[in-house]
Amino acid sequence: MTTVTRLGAFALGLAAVFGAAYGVGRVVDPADPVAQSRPDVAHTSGPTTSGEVADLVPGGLLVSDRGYTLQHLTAPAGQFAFRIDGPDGRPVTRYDVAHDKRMHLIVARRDLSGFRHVHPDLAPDGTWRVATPLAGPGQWRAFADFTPAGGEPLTLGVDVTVPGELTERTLPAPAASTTVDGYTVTLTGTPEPGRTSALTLTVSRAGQPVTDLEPYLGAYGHLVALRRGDLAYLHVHPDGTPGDGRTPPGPAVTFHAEVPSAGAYRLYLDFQHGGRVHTAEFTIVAGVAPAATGEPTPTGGADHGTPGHGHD
Ligand SMILES: [Cu+2]
Repeated sequence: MTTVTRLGAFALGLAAVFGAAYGVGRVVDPADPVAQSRPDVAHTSGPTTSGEVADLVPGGLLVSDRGYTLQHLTAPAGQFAFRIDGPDGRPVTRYDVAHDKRMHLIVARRDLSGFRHVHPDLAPDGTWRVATPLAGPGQWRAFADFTPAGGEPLTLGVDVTVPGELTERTLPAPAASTTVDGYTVTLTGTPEPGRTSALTLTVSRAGQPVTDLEPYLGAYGHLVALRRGDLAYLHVHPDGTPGDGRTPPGPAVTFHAEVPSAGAYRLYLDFQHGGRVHTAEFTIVAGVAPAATGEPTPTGGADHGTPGHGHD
């Protein structure tokens, strides 16, 4: 036998083996009780797959989920426009109010700087418009946090690039205390990956506790958390509502947060006092206690309390 025919025979042998394996797989798989009972196998088929999988994925990572798609639209300079296309392919025009608004638009740069939280206006054709919250050049992530009328809350995210020279910022080191607009905000509570943890933020000014926080978005504070690395958007719920008879207007505001994994997150607390909304930012590391108040931070990162971190 020549080398060529030997190789040919070998190739035929391989084809036979692969063919047999393919045949066996096709015949055995549907009846294989082990394969059928394995959740990772069972959950990769069937009409509800995308919904089930999406429930396990933190919000904001998908541009399209459960039939709803975030479409970022071109807009005149200084404007930001988008729409949500529904399962029928048409723009969604009916939304439920959640946290006092039908649409929350949150933006942050990929380096977690430049956070803004604004409320666009809805045109009858389903287009949402707002003065652009993208404050300068960079790779931005925009999150649309909304509830379609009669549906489930959803957060969709899309990347938006603003061209220009970008100075990447390092994430400030974890610290239990930060300042914004003359207020000091202190964070207590350590988030545990995979379970709901209480996070309490306490507001003071000039050394005095602030006890007359004003309701904002139906609460005494609104907290957004973004995961470093992929900007997963976490659902955070305030504990209690203004006027419920048990929730004081400060100085402490408690939230229930669920972080999906260990690692670093940036927290953005919006609170209203003196008729203005202020945003306090924190870096936390899930599974690790934040540095105690007043202690020097390990890497000495500067705070993000800079102009451009505003709120409309
Ligand atoms: Cu909002």
